[in-house]
Amino acid sequence: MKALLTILGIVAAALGSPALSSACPLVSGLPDSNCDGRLVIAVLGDSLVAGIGDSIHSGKGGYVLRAAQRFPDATFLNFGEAGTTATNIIFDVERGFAGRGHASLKAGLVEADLVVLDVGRNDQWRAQSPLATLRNLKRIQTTIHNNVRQLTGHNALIVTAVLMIPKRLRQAPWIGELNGLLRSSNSTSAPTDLRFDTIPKRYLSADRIHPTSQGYDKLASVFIAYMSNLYPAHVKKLRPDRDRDGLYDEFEAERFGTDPSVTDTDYDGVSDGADSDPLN
Ligand SMILES: [Ca+2]
Ligand SMILES: [Ca+2]
Ligand SMILES: [Ca+2]
Repeated sequence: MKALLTILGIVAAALGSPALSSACPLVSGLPDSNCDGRLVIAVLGDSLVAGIGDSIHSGKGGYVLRAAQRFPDATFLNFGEAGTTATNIIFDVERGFAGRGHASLKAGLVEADLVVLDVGRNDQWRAQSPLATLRNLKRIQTTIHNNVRQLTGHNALIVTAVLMIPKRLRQAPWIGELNGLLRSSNSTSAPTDLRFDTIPKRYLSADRIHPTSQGYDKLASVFIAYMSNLYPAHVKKLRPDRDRDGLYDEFEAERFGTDPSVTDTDYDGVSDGADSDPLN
């Protein structure tokens, strides 16, 4: 009977019956980590996120714009703000989740499949230690994790960038130290493997901290390679799909009512991820 139903399911699929309603789909070839049918990437940071110095795009856009052009079906939210620090972002994120302004930031963090943090270089001006900045970056992550889990029931995916190194005398070694701390804190649940520190200094503009437009092309190529290779690898680890039906374990029982260990919960021959009505 099951074999017959399987054949019927294959025939139904071939005839183009309504299906694929519930699988966590690929969007522009990239995994939809929160399984809502959209791919949203929220990038939080300072002027290098905003794209200051990107002269061919009127001084804004930067690597986030270039990634949006490369993955047209995905939504890239640019929360870059010139001069901001890790401390400022803690406050922005906390206020956003508390409903005190920053509503678009809150909305973006809640729907994001991936949150990118690229901030810390301005913290040096506050005469604080790189270790204090690392702690503040962790606090941003904890705040996002706690609130997103409370509001959606699932864990956010957050990557913290290792920063592009400026050519400024005091700032460069300070950022070098922060980058060392970031690199050694890399883990599966809190990756720091977006490596903007690999961009050569010759791509900096005359102000010695912002990239030129060619520099932003380089940042974009690092970011696009990240999205294409490491982001899917993280999703694979952090969103296991034991029965390989296209629905991640953590969404099966809770959101779809399906069994995360059974490919075809209602035994109708159509796998849960392709079944328009996976329970009947
Ligand atoms: Ca999504
Ligand atoms: Ca599954
Ligand atoms: Ca089924």
